[in-house]
Amino acid sequence: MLKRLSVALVAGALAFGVAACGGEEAGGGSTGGGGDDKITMGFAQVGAESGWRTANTKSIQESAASAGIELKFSDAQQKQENQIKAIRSYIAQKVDVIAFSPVVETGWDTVLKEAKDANIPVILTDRAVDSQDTSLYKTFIGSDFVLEGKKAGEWLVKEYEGKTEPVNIVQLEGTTGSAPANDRKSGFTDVIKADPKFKIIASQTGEFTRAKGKEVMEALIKANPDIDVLYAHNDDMGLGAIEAIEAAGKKPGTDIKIITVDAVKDGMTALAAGKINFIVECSPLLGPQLMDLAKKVVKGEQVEQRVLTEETTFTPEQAKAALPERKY
Ligand code: GZL
Repeated sequence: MLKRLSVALVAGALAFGVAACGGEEAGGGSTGGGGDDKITMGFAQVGAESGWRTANTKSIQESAASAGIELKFSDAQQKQENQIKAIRSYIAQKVDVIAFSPVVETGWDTVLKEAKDANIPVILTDRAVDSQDTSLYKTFIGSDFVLEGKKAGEWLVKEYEGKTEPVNIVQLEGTTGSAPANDRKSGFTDVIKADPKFKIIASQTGEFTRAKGKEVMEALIKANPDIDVLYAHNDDMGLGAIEAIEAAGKKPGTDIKIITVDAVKDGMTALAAGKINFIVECSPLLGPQLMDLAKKVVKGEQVEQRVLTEETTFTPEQAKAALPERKY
């Protein structure tokens, strides 16, 4: 009897020991590669396409360091296949948590299922995915891009209140298929469609970069001599477009009114100088909240499915006041 009891006690202790150490089958994440107590995060970044992205990367890297989280970081040069490769490598390295900003909305279910099967929690940052199965990621922290588009449209409606002349708009879209491009476009269109004077006469991707924004705007100016407004899905494309507008002998902010999104330092400087008329802020400083969420999901704590970032809008006057304190 005593022997049977002691065997049972030893077996029980062994089982408890495995669970308490967070062994993989216990759902407590993996060995992480950073030792038992230090969390290891694998982060698959979109690229380095814009001032916003640079600030976002800096926020993530600095926040990981201050949170004591070991960060494995990759730059996908805006290619989805590179992000998928990076996520697979983090799974193979048995990190404790994976975070990434999906360059486009579609095509993630397979690799997210691989992470789930490996018992590694995933956090979406910045951009969303279109997966119907929300169990594939623990939470999504980022902006409401539809609202950002609506704010851009509302400024334009106010700017042209009482006018009846047609308002010819060209739109520089972000990366094709990305959540910010899709949503900033739909939010903007939803607001301006109420008034037929607003006409989007051309809309093309500038891939969120300054160089492409300039190249596309040069072509748009040649094809459309009477552009009244440019709506660019980020500051960098707007800044590239300003170079094209000036090269065409027109005054940005006056001959062609410009609305952009992000509010990075270079955009705010152009806004303060009157070359841009209105900027909708999109905060890249997601690092601190991401690290807090990572610690919670690794511990198996419940977190909100959606964490929204706070942001505002800027006029030239507001930009002048905000610039001295601007962190990015
Ligand atoms: C938005 C982010 C976008 C920025 C661009 O959250 O995904 O990508 O608006 C960046 O500047 O390239």
